[in-house]
Amino acid sequence: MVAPPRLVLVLGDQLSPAMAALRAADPARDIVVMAEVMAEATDVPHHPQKIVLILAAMRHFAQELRAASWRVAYSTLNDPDNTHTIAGELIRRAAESGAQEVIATKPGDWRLIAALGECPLPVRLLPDDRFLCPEADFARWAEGRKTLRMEWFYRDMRRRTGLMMEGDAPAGGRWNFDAENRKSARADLWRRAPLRFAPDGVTRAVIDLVAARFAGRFGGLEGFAHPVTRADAEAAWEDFVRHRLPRFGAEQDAMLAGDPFLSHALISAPLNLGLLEPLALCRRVEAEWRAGRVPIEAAEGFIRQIIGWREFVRGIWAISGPGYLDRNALGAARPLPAVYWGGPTRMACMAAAVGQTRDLAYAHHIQRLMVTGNFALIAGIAPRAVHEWYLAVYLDAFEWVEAPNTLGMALHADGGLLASKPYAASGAYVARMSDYCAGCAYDPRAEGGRPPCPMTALYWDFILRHRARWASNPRMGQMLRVWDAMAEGRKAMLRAAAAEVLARLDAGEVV
Ligand code: FAD
Ligand code: DLZ
Ligand code: SF4
Repeated sequence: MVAPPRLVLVLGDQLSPAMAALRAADPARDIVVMAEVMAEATDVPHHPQKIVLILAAMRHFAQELRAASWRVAYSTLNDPDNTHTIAGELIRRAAESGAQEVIATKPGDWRLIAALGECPLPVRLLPDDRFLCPEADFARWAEGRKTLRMEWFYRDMRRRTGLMMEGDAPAGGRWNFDAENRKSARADLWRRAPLRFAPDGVTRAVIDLVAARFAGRFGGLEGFAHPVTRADAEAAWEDFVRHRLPRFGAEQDAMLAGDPFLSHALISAPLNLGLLEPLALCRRVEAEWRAGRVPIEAAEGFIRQIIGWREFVRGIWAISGPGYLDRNALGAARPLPAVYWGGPTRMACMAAAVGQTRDLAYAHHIQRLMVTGNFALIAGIAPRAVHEWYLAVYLDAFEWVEAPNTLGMALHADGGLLASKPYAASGAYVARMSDYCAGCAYDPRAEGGRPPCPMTALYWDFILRHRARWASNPRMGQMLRVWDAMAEGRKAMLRAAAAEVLARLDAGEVV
């Protein structure tokens, strides 16, 4: 008797032939199910470029699978029989084909994991082994530790992968070369902008579809030029390695109004979709350093982002469960201000970070952490609303990586699980690391002349609002002592400025 086919679910961010579900299936017997569904595009108002990226990459990957002899049941958004949920499409394809079982790789979103759990078909959920640290290993590492710190996890990952190791010791004698990194930057005509990829016919059809179905969403589609195939993602990666990696470390924390990319890689989206493979990237970077083409601080800094931060936040997401999304340790409750959706602002830093997010669906780490994230933290914006914004607006945003970065790193909403202290900063930090403040209506140091910077005023307000909480935190306690030693006149000016900014936010007025 011929065994009935099984359905092999491939989600929009599982576009690798090495996915566990594909490895567990048989092209001669099974049917791959890929589905464009409204439920995934409307859980939050995803940026139109993100929807194009995912649907175009899905359509190209379906072609790749068919070329490799897989049968693919592919539902487009315009398919009249589309049920518009992932579970609904599995049920529809099972009825069509007689399949009685689903093989899936674990999704990176608790909402979808729950939906598969409720699907009437039996679903075999396999671990997503694209990550270098299996969930169970992370859970074991975390168990019994009072605090989880990325730096210790990272050292274990260096030993586990052997990346940049000399025997048992870190290459160059140190685990971390950040003392040489994180400088400010200047405009430089020779800095090479990321490669752009002209859309082919498949991508152009998706652009038209998204323009028609998602009109009015935050973010434009003009000039969509992101890589949507494995070959283009690899070309983008090679271009980064050759032209921007050498300055990656030094320029990692810098921000320039005229340069949204600086020396960043722009590989998080293809990496998270499955078009690139994390260990291969790190091995390539190590080889570049060993060949003397990039400095050790750039190579180590890059590898730390991938096997350190990326794997660490994934582990935090996996051990915390869906309840993590509702964490709000600081009790922040303000609604998300209109500036996040492109509303007017006099703050040059917010205008730059939100403006490029609208135009490119991309902002680099320090813009996300120290501009939009910092403002949300010190203004006391409700974490859930901030999380939904980040999940919606960035090309690379999937819950497993976005939620710990937003709720843990940027907002301290997990009470310190991910980071020992909040990354709160005043306008002085932005002034040091960017050229935004020079063209701003506000004075970052709040020394008179221009009105005091909202970042600076709210920074101190934030420290004082949570004063009792910081008493036992050495770094934050130090800031309380700085405040206590400040002249009374300056304190009064900063308090008045903070009260005015918060009142304006609460009244929905421009800040
Ligand atoms: P580069 O600066 O060139 O870094 C290289 C790679 O390192 C990135 O592509 C990414 O894969 C990895 N990386 C660096 N930092 C992190 C980090 N903190 N967590 C995970 N991976 C990291 N990253 C996402 O991939 N998706 C998200 O939804 C996301 N949301 C974020 C939200 C907030 C509030 C913050 C502060 C950070 C977020 N990040 C997210 C992390 C980081 O900002 C992006 O990975 C990075 O900006 C992507 O651009 P790039 O490829 O040019 O990165
Ligand atoms: C983000 C997204 C969007 C917009 N659309 C789809 C889709 O139509 N079909 C699909 O399979 N996946 C989509 N995705 C990605 C999923 O939301 C993602 O797989 C989960 O959030 C898990 O990370
Ligand atoms: Fe931002 Fe303040 Fe600098 Fe203006 S002065 S750009 S508000 S940090």
